[in-house]
Amino acid sequence: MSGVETKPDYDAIVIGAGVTGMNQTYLLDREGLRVLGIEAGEDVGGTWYWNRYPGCRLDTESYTYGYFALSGIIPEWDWSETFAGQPEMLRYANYAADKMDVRRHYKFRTKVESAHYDDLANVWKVGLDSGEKLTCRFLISATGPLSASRMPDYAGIEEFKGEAFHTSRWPTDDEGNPQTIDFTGKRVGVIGTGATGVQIIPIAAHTAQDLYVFQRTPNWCTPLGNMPLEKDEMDLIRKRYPTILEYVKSTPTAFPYHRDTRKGTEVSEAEREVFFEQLYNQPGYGIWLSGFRDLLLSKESNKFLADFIAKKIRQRVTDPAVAEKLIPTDHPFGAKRVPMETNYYEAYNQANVHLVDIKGAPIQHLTPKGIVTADGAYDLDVIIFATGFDAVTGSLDRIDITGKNGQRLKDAWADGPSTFLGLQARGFPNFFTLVGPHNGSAFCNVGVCGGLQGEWVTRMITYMRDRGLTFSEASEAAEAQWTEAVYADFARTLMADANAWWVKTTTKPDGSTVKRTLVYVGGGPEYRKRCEEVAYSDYAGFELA
Ligand code: N01
Repeated sequence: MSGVETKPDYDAIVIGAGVTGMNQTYLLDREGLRVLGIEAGEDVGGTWYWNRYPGCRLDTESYTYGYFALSGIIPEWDWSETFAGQPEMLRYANYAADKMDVRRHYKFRTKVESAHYDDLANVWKVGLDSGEKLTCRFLISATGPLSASRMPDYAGIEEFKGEAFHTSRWPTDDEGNPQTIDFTGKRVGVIGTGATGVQIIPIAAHTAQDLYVFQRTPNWCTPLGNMPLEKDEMDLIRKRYPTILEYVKSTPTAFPYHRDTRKGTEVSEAEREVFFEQLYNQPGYGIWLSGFRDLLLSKESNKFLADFIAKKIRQRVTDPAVAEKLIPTDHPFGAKRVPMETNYYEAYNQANVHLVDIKGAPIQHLTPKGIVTADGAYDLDVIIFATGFDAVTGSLDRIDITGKNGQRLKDAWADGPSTFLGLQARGFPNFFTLVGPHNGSAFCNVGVCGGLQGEWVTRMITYMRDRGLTFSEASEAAEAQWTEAVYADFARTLMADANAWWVKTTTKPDGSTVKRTLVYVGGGPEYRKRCEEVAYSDYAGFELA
């Protein structure tokens, strides 16, 4: 740091009013900092504001999601289902915003277009799409790992005359409420069979005249097992909240599951079958997160479970040829996020549902009437793009962020992110990336982990304030060590064998490719232990001034 510091307009600017950003804004304000939040949407909610497609819902148990730390504020909330739907999640976010009284700190309907670190003044200069320019000392992104929508670039995409939208940009009416798109009597195409497509497909199948599912790669999907939560159950859950929070904090992903202590290879075939059957029939992510401990480390153990799930798909889908197309062959079970489904496989038994293999016969272009693949033309009234996100770094890439000496963040991370604790990149002082790349909160129940991370960042900022420190930057050594450890941890798992959204593949000018994980897979407890060590040692690994 050099030059003359100037007093910025704000102590901190927080980008995003999702569950993480709102919490961060609230915590900083509570500490007496002058904080401004910026949010592109009309209101709070983040993921739950933007993703309004039919079928959108939580895939962790509702009562394990979010705002535990604000004890006394949110525990009174009554969840109506074990896995809450998007409308309820959005109501929850709004309720939280009211309770925390954070809306007053936010500029809504506003996008951050640029953020440039001024070396001389030690401030971030933030440019908004309104034309306004603001300065702050700390810049904190809470833009979400899955917020930058990814649209395919098919030729003719603009020519399609029917209704077409990405799932995370569902059409709204004049008042901003999601439109109910009535599929009755319509020919509907869904492109994409990730967690989003898997949620929407069985619902569209109910009413569409014909539903065409354009599948490039099948996923391993398992039953969600959603149920209503009765008042007496909710009362009991509420009494157990402190225990529930401690339990989820002790698990790797803050979902309420610990891995079984046995290896799949140590157990007899008969025992395995009984165990898998039990996991398959229980609600939630147990099948992925409480299976054998070597599930994501041993190909042999993984195959036991993959074979079991493949058998289930064959049992549930009546046409054997369709069943085979729905069974993944390119990645181990759980190496990509496992979509949780409700009657997904049964949808393919309906006469109006057609699975179109676009791996074998790719989409060639769109026309005013529909989609043309290498195999033929599909006339459609509606096209739903369930094509996912430019994950984790995508939302940051879409902002022109420059650090010291005008270095662009996008360039610094061209071959994959490089950070300390997934929270700061060297060369970008005072810029914290909540739930960002290589950060222990991104591969986690974000409601819990993002909240805990906000508390940690708040502590660091107040530590600095209390000591008259205004500058923090990850040291070169700490960043290198963290980044190497993140890559090494990931490479040890079977996740390295799959192209999940958390892997970024970059093609170099010479045609070679670099494949990098965007997430830390060391688990929440290990991550928070590391963060606590850093805090305890007066933020060793950060250069403070
Ligand atoms: O996105 P995805 P998503 N042409 O990237 C296909 C969370 N989430 O929105 O696999 C044709 O998983 C792509 O095909 P392929 C959850 O973490 C949570 O579904 O690349 N197809 C794939 O099938 C989840 O993991 C909930 O070959 C194209 C699909 O689109 C994450 O969000 C619910 C294509 C994208 O799948 C992302 O899920 C929903 C193209 N050009 C989501 N481009 C909960 O339950 C992409 N595809 C909380």
